Amino acid sequence: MHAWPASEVPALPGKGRDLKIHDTATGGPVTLDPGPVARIYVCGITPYDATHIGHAATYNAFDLVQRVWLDTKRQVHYVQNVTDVDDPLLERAARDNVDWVSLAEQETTLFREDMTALRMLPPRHYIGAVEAIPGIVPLVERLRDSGAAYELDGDVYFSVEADPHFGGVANLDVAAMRLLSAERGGDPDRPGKKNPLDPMLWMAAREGEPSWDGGSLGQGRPGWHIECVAIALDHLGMGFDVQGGGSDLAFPHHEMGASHAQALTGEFPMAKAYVHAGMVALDGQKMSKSKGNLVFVSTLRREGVDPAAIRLALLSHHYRADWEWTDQVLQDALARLERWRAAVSRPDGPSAEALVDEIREALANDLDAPAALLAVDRWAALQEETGGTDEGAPGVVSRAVDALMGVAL
Ligand code: 5CA
Ligand code: ZN
Repeated sequence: MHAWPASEVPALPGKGRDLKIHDTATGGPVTLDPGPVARIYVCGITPYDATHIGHAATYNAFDLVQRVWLDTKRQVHYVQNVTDVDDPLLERAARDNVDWVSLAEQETTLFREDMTALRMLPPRHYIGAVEAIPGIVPLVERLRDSGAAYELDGDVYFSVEADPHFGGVANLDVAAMRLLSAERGGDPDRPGKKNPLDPMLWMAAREGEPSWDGGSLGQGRPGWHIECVAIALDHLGMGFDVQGGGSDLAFPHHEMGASHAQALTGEFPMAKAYVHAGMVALDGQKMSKSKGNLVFVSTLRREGVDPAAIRLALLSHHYRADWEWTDQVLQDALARLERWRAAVSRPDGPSAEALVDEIREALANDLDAPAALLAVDRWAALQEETGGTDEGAPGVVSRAVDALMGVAL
């Protein structure tokens, strides 16, 4: 699948700091040392109702990870998937009486446009679940042949007991895992499973649903977690630096993915850091496609809202916080954008050196974007109150804000 065009990342004087980030698996901060090529896998959308502000907030967090790494003069190898076949997509297509393929294509196109407008850097590999099927089938066969998976009425399940580290990503107790499994695509109550938490790896073809040739697995379609494992292992290999997504992916998705990978390779965990963004709510409830309480990036754009203001609204919350989208959040971002644009529109201003340093420090410290915004606010206020004589400083600030936070002034 093609991704979307990359916006330019301006060069900055000096070099950024190494990223320290909160890892869900260990429950604390880790300072990553990725080597010359940092590797990151970010779970992509299920394309049936994209892109709402919650999605955008999560992708903003991982865009910052990349920008911090690029600023340390590393290359970034970034992979993202599109879950272009799964129950929720098929259910939505059936509900609306539309073709599931067209629905997925249409929503993926919209997502690309939103990501471009928000200046999110594109993945190097943007891979759909459907195109990954030929790589998924042999992994499921291997898991089955090694005893880590079993068959139930033609479907193939992963046995969580095959992984001695199972539970080591989200660190939840069994009761909590069971509850979340039922809420998030699992089927803990299906009779005949070895363990209620066991997730499906391969679903035998169902009447009226799309299916593919699964070799010895028979006709069917892949489970959700193995999709991301197959794509990540194919394009990044084991032990990559970050696996990212919203906090609702920690369990079961990232937990199961780490277990599948452990059973396949003997290594745990698949990523050096499991990084999760908080949930964005609207009217007191998590913004979600199933609830339908959504604010879409494309709607705001259509209403004429500058994407840079949307980006600033996302940046004004720490990525790990759960927060609520309100009109005030957007109004504040619009006002900030206007102040910053006025401040960088003059040829000279207060020195930019300390500011660039502050932005770098804030972002390297668990992506503290709100602190970075406050630092720019202080510089802009100084510019407004007293001006400055540093020739070219506004240009440096404008390049730094773009390079490190994706905001075009
Ligand atoms: N296709 C899978 C991942 S492989 C999936 O979860 N798709 S999704 O479209 O439901 O979500 C895409 C990303 O947006 C996920 O990382 C998810 O955690 C995140 N996300 C969904 N809703 C919100 C929300 N309200 N706030 C923040 N992030 C969200
Ligand atoms: Zn995923």
